[in-house]
Order: sequence, then structure tokens, then C-alpha cells
Amino acid sequence: MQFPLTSARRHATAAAVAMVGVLCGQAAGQSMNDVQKAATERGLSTADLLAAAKTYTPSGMKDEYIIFSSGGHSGQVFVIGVPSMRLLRSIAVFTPEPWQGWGYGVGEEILAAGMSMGKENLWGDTHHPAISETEGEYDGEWLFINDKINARVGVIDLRDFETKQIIKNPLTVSDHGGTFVTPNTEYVIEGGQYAVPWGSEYAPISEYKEKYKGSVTLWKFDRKKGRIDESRSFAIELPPYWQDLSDAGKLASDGYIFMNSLNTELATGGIESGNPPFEAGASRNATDFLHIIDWHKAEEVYKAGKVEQIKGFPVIMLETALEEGLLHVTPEPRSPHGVDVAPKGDFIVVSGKLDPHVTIYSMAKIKKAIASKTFSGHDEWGVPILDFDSVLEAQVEVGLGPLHTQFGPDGYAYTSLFLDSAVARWTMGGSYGKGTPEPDWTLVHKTPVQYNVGHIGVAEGDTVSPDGKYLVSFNKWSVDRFFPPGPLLPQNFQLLDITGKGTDMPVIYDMPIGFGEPHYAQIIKADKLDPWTIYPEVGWDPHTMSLDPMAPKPKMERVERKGDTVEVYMTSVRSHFNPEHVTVKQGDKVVWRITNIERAVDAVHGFSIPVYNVNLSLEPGETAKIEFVADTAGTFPFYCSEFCSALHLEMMGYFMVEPE
Ligand code: RUQ
Ligand code: CUA
Repeated sequence: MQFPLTSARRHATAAAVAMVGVLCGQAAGQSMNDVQKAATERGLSTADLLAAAKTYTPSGMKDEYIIFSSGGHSGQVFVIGVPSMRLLRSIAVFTPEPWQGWGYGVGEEILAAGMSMGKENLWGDTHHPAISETEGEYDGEWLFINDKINARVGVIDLRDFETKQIIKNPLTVSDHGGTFVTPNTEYVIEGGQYAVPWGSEYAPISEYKEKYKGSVTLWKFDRKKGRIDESRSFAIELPPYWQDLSDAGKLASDGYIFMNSLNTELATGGIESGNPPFEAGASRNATDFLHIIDWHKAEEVYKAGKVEQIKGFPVIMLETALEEGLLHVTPEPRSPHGVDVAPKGDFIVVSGKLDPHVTIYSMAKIKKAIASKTFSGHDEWGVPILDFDSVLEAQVEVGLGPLHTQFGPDGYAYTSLFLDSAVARWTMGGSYGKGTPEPDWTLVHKTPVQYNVGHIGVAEGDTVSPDGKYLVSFNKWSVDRFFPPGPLLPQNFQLLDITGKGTDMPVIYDMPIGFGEPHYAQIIKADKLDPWTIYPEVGWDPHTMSLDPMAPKPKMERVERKGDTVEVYMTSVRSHFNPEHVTVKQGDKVVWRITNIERAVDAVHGFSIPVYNVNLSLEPGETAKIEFVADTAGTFPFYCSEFCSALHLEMMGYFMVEPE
């Protein structure tokens, strides 16, 4: 940061220095009695004051952790500070977003790459963000996010927090078990969800068993290019269960993918014809199946060419997967949802929504059972079923509706309880044992949350070295916690302090989320992120992440006609555009390039043209190119849509389209 010290700031600094010795950070005459008085007036307890002291973040103080939260129906990602729980920004991904100019002049090509079956889909249902990892640690370089509604994956560069790529899964139309990354971000994993025929083609539901497919896709991430390389990616066919959440193994389980399923009953619904509805049909069995996929082996099989091209995409067919021994399943209790790998990779924790336990599998036992073929049978597709008792390590009764588990640094694990509206703390055993005062594999405490928690996030709580400290409960309902802004109520993110032991894990902050229903979020130490505050050079194209040789520069501003194409080379700087008059003829093609030549932090200019649906956000140094046909004649005042300076209203010009 290179803020020029303005003279006002210099004065303020000098004054502050002079006052330090006298006041020690307090305003004159303030004491703890005043704190007591204010607390009494507002009805605050000592616990409230303590929570405030743990979370209140005075102006200018920065947060210790950063949450990357899925934005649910908003189709975006949200960036939130911890412990202040202040929303810092949104990152536009699957949904056009005018402030960032996403889809209003730039980003259209990236959005179009994610379109399903040639149809325009301008929203997303984001569920599971994944920060890129190096050796199982968040490295803070990239962020991936899935879109459940159309089975897409977005790639965000954490240098500028902008979406660089959206890819559409060619095989499936909905995804849930993703995105999750392998320990060195070799692959970004995307599991399917609702089984569909390949490519979501039509097939009657009566042909469910024959035509409907399950799958998992391994997208190869090219870190150097900062893009998923579709030409080095592949999928594996799975039985037409509904693949649910997944996690990548690490350390002891490196090389494996764990993926839950539901609807191993193969229910096809049809309540209107007197059939059991999906909710009943898909919950009949006492157990579903945890898929255990050896992706190291799968990669070899793919490289050896033992794939079929389906919809132009290489797929390891189920038959091949079985021949090669890269797929096993094991039973998991009723309606499983979350699957989470412990920090050392040695245990895999599964929760079944309709079972009050978390079920803990041992990786050592799984490997042994695979090697010794300790199967309790095979499923309908011939997938070997590892004997449940042979791979089970422990079960801990935690409460009603367990969903997702995260880990602390000290042998505690945490599980969200949807039906109990609580977060359970329980102790791990095995190599984590004795880190806590309580016995191994025991429920220690449940902290009530408001209400109906889905995911939880512990600071770095799904990495090889969880930080603990904070847990955020991503609640689905808020009911009575906030002023009701109409019948559509916000969700509620609640911050818990988990630095204590035993029953000490209080809720210390509520943050309403009024823009969609988030699911998962990851929490990274802020000092692992190193975002740019301005683009490296003037004329930078964020989409190629390089200098654009065609970017307009000062003194090169001009309007040029080439046949029926008009090229505009424009710069923006406080507080004018150059040129200010752009006149074209109706029907001309317009190629409009514009560079923000500012080098000051936060000196952002917008650029908006009425009627033509254009709005750009040009961050310092950024260049953009928009193209359109001037099909509507008229007089259009364009202007800067960021309040960038005192003369920002004057930062405008006229775009004039002469009628034919
Ligand atoms: S799915 S809580 Cu990640 Cu559980 Cu939405
Ligand atoms: Cu530039 Cu307002």
C-alpha cells in the first residue's frame, strides 16, 4: 500500500502521537464505568461485553481470517472478515454483476463458456468453494467454486479476486460433490448429483437403471496458466446413485477420493401416480454407499487411454473402473451427507442425516480391506462392497441431523446438527487422542445455534493443520434473530469462539446474510493472501493477466473509422475521459477500448453507457474492450459510475449515434 500521506493525514498523525502518552487510547474522561453504564442501558450481560471485546474491530484494524463463502442462489462468492464478520466484497462468478462490470461489457465470453445446452443461464447455485492447496495447506492462490444447478466450475484468481474461467461439465447437469481439490491442486473434483443420461439427453424415467448415469469428473488444473485444462481432464462413470459430498484424501489417504451417495435405492419418484415420493423412496435403505476412488490409479488408466469418448469427453467406464480395481464402496448410515477427511488423512468422518452418529472410518483398515478383498458383497453393478465392520474405527453419537464435520488443532472435531440446531464438539481418538481432557471418541458439548445449521467452517479446519480458534456456523434459518425484512428472512452466520476446552465454545457474533443461501465456506489466515491493490502496469488486461499491447495510453487517445467499424481509444483519470465526444453512424460496429491510467489505490472509474446496457469497473491500471453495434440512434451521455472524485459528476461525455 502506498497511500500518499495527505496533509490532513499528517496533521492527524501528529496529533495522535502527541496524545498517546496522555490518554493511552482512551478519550478524555472515559472509564470502565462508562462501559458498564452503556451496557446496562442496552441490557448487555458480561458475556455480551466479552463477545464484543473479542469481535469488535475498530476502524482501520484488519481481520485475522478471511472467509470465502459460497453465495448460494446469488451465483457468487462472498468475502468476509473474521472476527469482525464484515462483508468485504462479492466476487461475481455465474451471475452478471453490475458493480464489477461482470456481464455488462466484459465477462460475457467467460459466462457464455458455461452455458448449458446452448441456453443462456445467468444465475448459479454456488455450494462449495475450494482454495488451492499445496501439500494439503491452503496456499491462497486460487479459488474454485461449483454451480449445482448447471454443473459448472468457476476459477477465481486470488491476485485480483476475479473469475477467469467457467467450465461446463459435458456429462451431467447438476453437481454437488465439488469443488474439492487434491492436496497439491493437481485436480479439481466435481461429483455429479442427480443421475441423468449422459449429457442430460432425454430418456424416459422408466429406463432409469439402463440410461441414467452417475459420475465424478477430475478437472486438471494448470497452475502456470491458471486455468483448468479440459484436454487433460477426465471422468469416471459411477452407478446411478446420487453422488453427494466428497473430499480428497491427504497424507495417509493421499490418492483417494471419498464421495457419499444417496438414493442407492434407485428411487424414481412419481408421487402423482401413487409412488413413494423421492424423500421416502430414497431413504428406505438403512445404509447408502461411500465411494472410495483411487484417483492415482484412475489417472494411470486415463493416461493409458482406457477410456471412452462420451460427449467428446474421456470417461473411464464403470466396467473398466472395476477391472482396474479403482472403485470400491462401503456402507454408510442413513441418508449420508458430509464426508470429511481428518487432518492426517487417517480417518474419514461421515454423517448420516437420519442417524444420530458420526461414523469414523479408518484409512489403514480401508487399505487392508481392499488388499485382502474383505468384501461383504457387490452392488448391482458389481462394485465391491468393503465390509463395514472391517473398515469402521468408531461411531460417536452427536445428536440429530448431523451434516458436516471440521477439525481443530487439538484433537477436537466439530459436527453441525441440522435438526438439533447445534454444533457438536467431540473428541478424536487414534493418533489425535489425549490432545483433549476428555476420553477419545466422546461427545463433549453442544452449542445451540440459531437455527438449522448446514455447513460449519473452522479456521483452516479442513487442511492438514487446522488453526481452530474460530468456528462459523452457516445457519439456514434466522427466525427471530433480526428485524424481519418481509417474509424472506436472511440466513445467519454465527461466529463461535473455540479457543476454550470442553463446554467452553460460545457464540460471539451474528451476521445476517441477505443475498441467497450459502452452503460451504473456507476460512483462511489473512496473511496467506497477497492480493494486488492496483494492477501491475497501466494497460493490464485482467482476463489474460498480461499487458494488452492495444490498451489506450495517454496521448494516444483517438477515434478511428475503418470502413463501418469505429475504434475508440479512451483513457480515464480523475476526473475526465478522453475523448469526451464519440460520434458514430447508426449501424456502425463500435470497438471501444478504455484504460484507467490511475496508479492510486482505490482510484476506480466506472464507465457506463445508457440504453446500450454497458457498465465497466476499471480498477487502477485496468484496460477493457467492449464491442457492440450502434443499432439505436440517439444522444447518450456516458459517465463514470464510481464516485471517484469531487468532480465525478463532470466525468462524462457524449456518445452520439447519427440516424441512418
Ligand atoms: S450441502 S449445507 Cu454442502 Cu450440506 Cu448445502
Ligand atoms: Cu471516475 Cu467517477
